[in-house]
Amino acid sequence: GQAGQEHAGPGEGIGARARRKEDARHLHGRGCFTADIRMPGIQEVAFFRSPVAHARIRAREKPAALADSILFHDDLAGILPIVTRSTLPGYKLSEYPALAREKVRYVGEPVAICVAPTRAEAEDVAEQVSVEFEELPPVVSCAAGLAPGAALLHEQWGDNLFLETRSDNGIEAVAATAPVTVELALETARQTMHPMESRAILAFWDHRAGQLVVHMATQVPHLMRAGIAEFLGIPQAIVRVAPPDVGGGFGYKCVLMPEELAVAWLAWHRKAPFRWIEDRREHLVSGANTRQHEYRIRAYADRRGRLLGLDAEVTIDTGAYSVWPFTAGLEAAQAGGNLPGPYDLKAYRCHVRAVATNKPPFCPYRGVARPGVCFAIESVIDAVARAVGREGWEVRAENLVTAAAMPYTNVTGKHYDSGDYPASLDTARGMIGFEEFRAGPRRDARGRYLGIGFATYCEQTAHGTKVFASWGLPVVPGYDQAHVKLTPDGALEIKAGIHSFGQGLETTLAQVACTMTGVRLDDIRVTLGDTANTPFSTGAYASRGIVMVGGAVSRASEVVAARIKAIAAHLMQVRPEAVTFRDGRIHAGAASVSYAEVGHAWYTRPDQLPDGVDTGGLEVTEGYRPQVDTGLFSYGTHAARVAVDAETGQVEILDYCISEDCGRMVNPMIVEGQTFGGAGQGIGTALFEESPYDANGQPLASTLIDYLLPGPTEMPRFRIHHTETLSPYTAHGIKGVGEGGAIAPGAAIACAINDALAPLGAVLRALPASPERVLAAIAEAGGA
Ligand code: MCN
Ligand code: SMO
Repeated sequence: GQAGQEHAGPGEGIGARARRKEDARHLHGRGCFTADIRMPGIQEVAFFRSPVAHARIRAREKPAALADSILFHDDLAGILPIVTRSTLPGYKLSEYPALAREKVRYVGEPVAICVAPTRAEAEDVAEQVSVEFEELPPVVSCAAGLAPGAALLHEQWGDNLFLETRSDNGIEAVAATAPVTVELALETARQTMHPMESRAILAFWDHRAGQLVVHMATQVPHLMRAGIAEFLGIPQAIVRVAPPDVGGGFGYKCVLMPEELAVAWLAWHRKAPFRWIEDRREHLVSGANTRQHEYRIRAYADRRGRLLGLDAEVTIDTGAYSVWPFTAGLEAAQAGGNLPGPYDLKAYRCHVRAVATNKPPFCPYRGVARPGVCFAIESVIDAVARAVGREGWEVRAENLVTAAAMPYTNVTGKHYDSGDYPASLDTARGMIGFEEFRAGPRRDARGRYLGIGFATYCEQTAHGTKVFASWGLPVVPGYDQAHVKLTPDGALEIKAGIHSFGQGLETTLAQVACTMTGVRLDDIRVTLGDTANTPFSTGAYASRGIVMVGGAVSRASEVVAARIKAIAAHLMQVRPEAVTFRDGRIHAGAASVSYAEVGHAWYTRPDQLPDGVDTGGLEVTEGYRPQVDTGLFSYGTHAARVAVDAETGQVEILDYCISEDCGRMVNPMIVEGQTFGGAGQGIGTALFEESPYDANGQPLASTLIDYLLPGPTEMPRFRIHHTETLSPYTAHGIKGVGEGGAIAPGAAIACAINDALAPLGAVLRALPASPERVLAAIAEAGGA
């Protein structure tokens, strides 16, 4: 690794199950979220939203008395549409206006922004808006969007494709000779994301600082600053993004959406505070969407089940616009690039399309494309296993990239840095009790069918600057920085522009600094996110936080530690090499000094320090990039044991085991929380969550009665096993973990259901595995 000398804190540094610093305020209800902020004169915002999926706007009207309380697109002087650039070949730009301009393209698209002293009054104001729509045929599926003569969302494109890519390295030769061929058509449902706190923004003009201050629920404050400035047409210097507590993000809060831009415009032009808090219904019908994929796959194998080639067509129902800054091409590009998964595959042909439809746009969501991809490839593996008459796990083992092959560059050019994928499968197989299960009955006392399924995945975490550069996203650099300071009284302050919104960075960044400086965790303060007093950051997404910012904190702490040692050595009259950190003090032989004495010496009596000791002070900003800048691959295997009721289609998870490896764990308790939380969301994807649309493009899941989120009673008791294969490329060998848990559950549970239903010959084609879909699969196979 790249880290300097480590000084493990007293059970508090890297590797410790330290209690989370952020939990005290949250458990006592003392967090401060955007909705909690009090300020005189706040105007609350509600939106008038399109009631139709696709229409030209013929006329807009508002009562004269409400002229200042209702604003349409043309009232927002100087505002620019959100345009998300990328140099991906063939990618098409969409213009996503803050308020609809000539057309609306999904139900729920904002058409007017309405203000009043309270939200309830703002909603009443919104009732006074009247808009005349000339309806156009809605495009409600990929097939409809691709059909000749389809209505066009963005007329100037000539078709409905955000992005189409093709790659092929010799599939035809394999297809001609492969002894075994399997074909699958699979799909995953559209989902919404449901962080506990929805989107939120409070913007105002700070007359003293001369800045537009934006308190918003975001994962990427420094990127939001760039976006808001760009689309308001003002310099970044007069925009300050200062996120307060953020109640979950999951990707949903790493994009700039029209509502936020419109609220920022109001505050900028009226020099007054405006706030919008997305309510649950808005989230369900007009927030960004995710996960809806279609796959047509032909896989070629030999008679042992060794994969010879994969021929895939992937189509993503991407919604109406590109969200900023990741584009509508992200999901499709990620799906095509990640489909081979952890398997050693030589021949791969892939045709990927991101289709524009009259639905809310796609945004990244925990796992980005990989939950669908994992479901697809694991379904392929089991289909091959059935075709060659072997167990699914045997065919997995036959095809997984081995530890000996690491580092391994796969068929889509991804560089798998380290790990033992087959061992993770073995571990999960042991944990779930596969052999005992196979020796036992196939049905339980209630006649339910029993099955076990596995899903092995690998996850590119913390992709670095080269990956973002290759996507040609102009505002996403991919590196990170941190500022570390020893205070005059001997505490440590960390400032970083990344934000934490549940994932625990306030604690884990402090643990890294504790390891490097020996300062106790309780004496470390972490300030995150505020663009006014943190160094530039790419932000927290793509499971990059601890690798990138942990790396930056490690480096800055290392420099500060060396200076602490130099000063302490002088105070104790020893050589710096003799100095060590232990138990929250600084030692040399029998002598010791406190951090406060060192701080005091530097800040208040520098005259007493000899030349050469005062090398730059006790405040340091460092940037960080891993040695290999294309991401670190965490991986794991999920194993699920299920019971399927063939009469009702009901699925029960009986046992769920996870074997995972994210390199060196900074805090194993947080890694477990991350993995279980992600797996919980994955169980939503596997069994419950879907946001369907009718033929008119109307969303059918507009309340949490229609949209089923898993709760505590749906959660199995997860069992987990950790392996720590250090990444050769990062400080301390750390890899990311934030998304991994969410990737495999859909696949593992689907494979378990298929195993259970094998006696009936039924195979699940779609997620979630709702009772309807399970019964359909059974019926398709000829019934129970
Ligand atoms: N961690 C660790 N040891 C490792 C890897 C990670 O202790 N080897 C810890 C980290 O220190 C951090 C947490 O696990 O506290 C997640 O770290 P990382 O994988 O670097 O992810 P990020 O900080 O970049 O967070 C974003 C990531 C993503 S992309 C999604 S989506 C997601 C996730 O984190 N959203 C979350 N986890 C979430 N957890 C909560 N509670 N809420 C969200 O919105
Ligand atoms: S979807 Mo996570 O914010 O990369």
